[in-house]
Amino acid sequence: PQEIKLADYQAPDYYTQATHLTFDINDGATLVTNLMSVERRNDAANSLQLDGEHLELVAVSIDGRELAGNEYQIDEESLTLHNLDASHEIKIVTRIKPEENTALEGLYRSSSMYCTQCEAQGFRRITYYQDRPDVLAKFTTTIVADAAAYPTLLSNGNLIEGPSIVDGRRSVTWEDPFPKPAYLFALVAGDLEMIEDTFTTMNDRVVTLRIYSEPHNIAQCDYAMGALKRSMKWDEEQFGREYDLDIFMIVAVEDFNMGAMENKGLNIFNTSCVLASKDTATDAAYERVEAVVAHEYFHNWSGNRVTCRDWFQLSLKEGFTVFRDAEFSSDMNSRAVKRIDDVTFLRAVQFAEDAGPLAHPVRPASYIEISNFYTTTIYEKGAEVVRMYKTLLGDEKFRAGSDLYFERFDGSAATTDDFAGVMAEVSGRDLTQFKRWYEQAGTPVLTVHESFSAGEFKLTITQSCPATPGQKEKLPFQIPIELGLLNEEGTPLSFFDLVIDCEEQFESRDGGFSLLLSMTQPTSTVSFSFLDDKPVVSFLRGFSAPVRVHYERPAEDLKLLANHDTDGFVKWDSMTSLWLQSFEGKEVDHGSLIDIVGGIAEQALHAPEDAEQKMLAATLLTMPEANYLFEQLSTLDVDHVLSTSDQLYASIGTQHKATWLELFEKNTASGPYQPDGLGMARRALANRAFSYYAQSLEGDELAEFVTGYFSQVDNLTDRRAALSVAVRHEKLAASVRSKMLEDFYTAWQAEALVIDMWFSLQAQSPLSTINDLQALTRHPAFDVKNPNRARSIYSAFGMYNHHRLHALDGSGYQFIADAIGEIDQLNPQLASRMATPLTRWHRYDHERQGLMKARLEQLSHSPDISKDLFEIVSKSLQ
Ligand code: B3K
Ligand code: ZN
Repeated sequence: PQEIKLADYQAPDYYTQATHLTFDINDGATLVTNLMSVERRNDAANSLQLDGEHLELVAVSIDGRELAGNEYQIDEESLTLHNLDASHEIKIVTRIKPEENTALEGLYRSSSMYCTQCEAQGFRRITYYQDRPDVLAKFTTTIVADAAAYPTLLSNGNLIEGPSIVDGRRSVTWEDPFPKPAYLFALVAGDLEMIEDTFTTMNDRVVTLRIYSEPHNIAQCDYAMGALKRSMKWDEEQFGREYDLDIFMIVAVEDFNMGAMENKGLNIFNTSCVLASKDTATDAAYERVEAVVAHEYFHNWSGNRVTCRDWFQLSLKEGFTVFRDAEFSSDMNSRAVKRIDDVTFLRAVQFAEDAGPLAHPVRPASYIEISNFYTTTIYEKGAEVVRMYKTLLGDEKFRAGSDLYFERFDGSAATTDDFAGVMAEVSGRDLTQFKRWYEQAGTPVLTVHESFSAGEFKLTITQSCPATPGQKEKLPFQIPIELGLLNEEGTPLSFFDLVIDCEEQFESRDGGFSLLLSMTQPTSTVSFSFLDDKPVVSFLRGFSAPVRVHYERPAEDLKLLANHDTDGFVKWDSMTSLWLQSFEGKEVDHGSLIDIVGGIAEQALHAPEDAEQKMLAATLLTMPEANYLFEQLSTLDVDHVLSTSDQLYASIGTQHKATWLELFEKNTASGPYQPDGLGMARRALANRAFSYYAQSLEGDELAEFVTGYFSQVDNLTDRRAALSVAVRHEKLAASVRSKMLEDFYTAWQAEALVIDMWFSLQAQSPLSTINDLQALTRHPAFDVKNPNRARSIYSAFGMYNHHRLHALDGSGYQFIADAIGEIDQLNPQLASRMATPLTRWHRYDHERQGLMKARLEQLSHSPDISKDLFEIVSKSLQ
């Protein structure tokens, strides 16, 4: 396979200005007629290469004259037209088979409907086209299909014709007035139901909002509608962005490779990111629905109105949009908890990627298969980069930069340099060094030393960045570091009262209680004079930069910060450092951590009925999950980490037994389920306490406690909490466990997303043997072609069942590798994602490395390996 390089970028020779598509949908085959007006931009050019894959070419004509077979050139990936003039009308007719499309890219069938997924390069599976984001055309789409079977026919933009029915065939035409690249094209044909609402924009335009789904799911769409309206309002208020079409539609589909897609005016969503009801979605799922609806909606500006010049710029739209959705979620829910969740994910997943063989910059320099670059580096690290602009520039300048960006690049395809350019322009800052965040891969490391003498407190901060593939030496980054100082009682010190000396730029924030340093040198120092005692440093407040911090400090300082700091992130980070210390080395005494956890649980008992405080308490009481530990520990001993976490869990449960029971009882439901902040926080605390308390029980008492809760609760969050304890508690009788699983299945078998969860909990449980899991893949409800279902066993296993995945007989690696090989034949994108756990082999001991690499080797030798999987396995073996 060929490597595509950023350095080779060339503007297109021809532009496609207008595209008229007609889809004639029939069972088994769809005929696509594509009428394009193209115009030359490069005077020296006279041929045009169009992308196309898996297409049957039926006819091609230029300006009304059909071409003979020898007048064009065709291969597996393209159609080339020669001897062209300055402008032409090109008509191409292709036949495609959506029913056979298991890759779920292009036009495909999902249960009873047809739908599309075109980003990044799916449009080329529909027709021959300049399938690149810098070619923006106005699209008109006519859809013709059986009137009885497909009453719902949707595409981008506004409906301009129809529906009309002739000979039992329904026909409609949609027109999208905004020029767009092909990856934003969408089409849906089905027998769908919908809910409708309206939104009145800041300029008093009334927009129709519709959410479509198959009839059995329509009752679960209301929450998403509310989230959409909140998003529209928020984007007007916070970013000045108004919606631009008369209608905005979301369609929920059951077979989808990722979360959702921002097609212009017609977002297509995985059901898992739209549907929500108390019995089918957990609190986490509700939050995800709200966040993903917002994310896709925000793309209407950051992605659609301003799109990307080429796929190397992917983070221009994704990093910015993730940042925007994170800000939205912070405003809707708890800001501190959202930040903590995001940092947890970044450290557990993005840092791991950045430290491994697949590390790449936020703006990669090359790729083989672009689908492999929808990564946490592009998305989440990209969002951190956008956040750093805001931190460095301040809120007002950042907003001015964003306004200028949208104004200047509206209707065009931009680059990350363009984004940096507007931020530099509005702030008058030189961002040359800052742009290294886009170019250099790897997580920078800050090493911090303190010294205190004669009233002077000095911090010395050194930055470095490890080598990554293709990038040995790194240049220093510009790193915004926000910090605060506390005295030994935990009272914040004001920087207005201190004499500060630093060779870097710095400014005070937060009314003088925070200091923002802009670190640019390999080593920087900052000192504070005239202090009576050595202060405690609250470092990297709000996680002001995506870096690792090496800062050796006494547990007393961490405890003080966990209890007193004003910054929610630092409180949690300090507590997490204490958790981590219990896993570093074998001789650690866990007594003090157990006491601290008990102290927080006691405090939580007396916490006011406040969503933020309860949620933060639940977060502080949560032991870091294994992926986080695996990534954050300085040296990794898998067996030690897993056994320590089991022991620690049991000891915390047993030693504070009474507190957990009280906390559980105090926070269990007092009324019907509400997906609001306080309800979620109470459930989080109750279920945390529930699972610790269960650790202290055994025998009948345990069985009664778990099954009692399970049968009492009225929502999936609590039901899941009970079931997840049941599937992994060794002391629970196997008969009780299987009865619970059976009852759950019987009750919820009609709800696909709930059954996904049922599979997933079993796949994650260390009590499930490989044989059990193989049996689960033969369950009648298992379907490897449905991505949610396939992930519910294999990805859940690969990501969370560390005991079984890392078994020293290699059976876990074999189980996942076999599945990846099978799925690669059907759906390469899904397969290549599933391989992620194996690509992390470098973190493990020699023996496991060997076993993991052997499975990667095996996959790399499969004769018909996809481009997607090939890139991932070959790069991870280098
Ligand atoms: N832009 C899409 C992702 C497309 C992934 C293609 N393999 C969803 C999103 O980020 O909003
Ligand atoms: Zn996105």
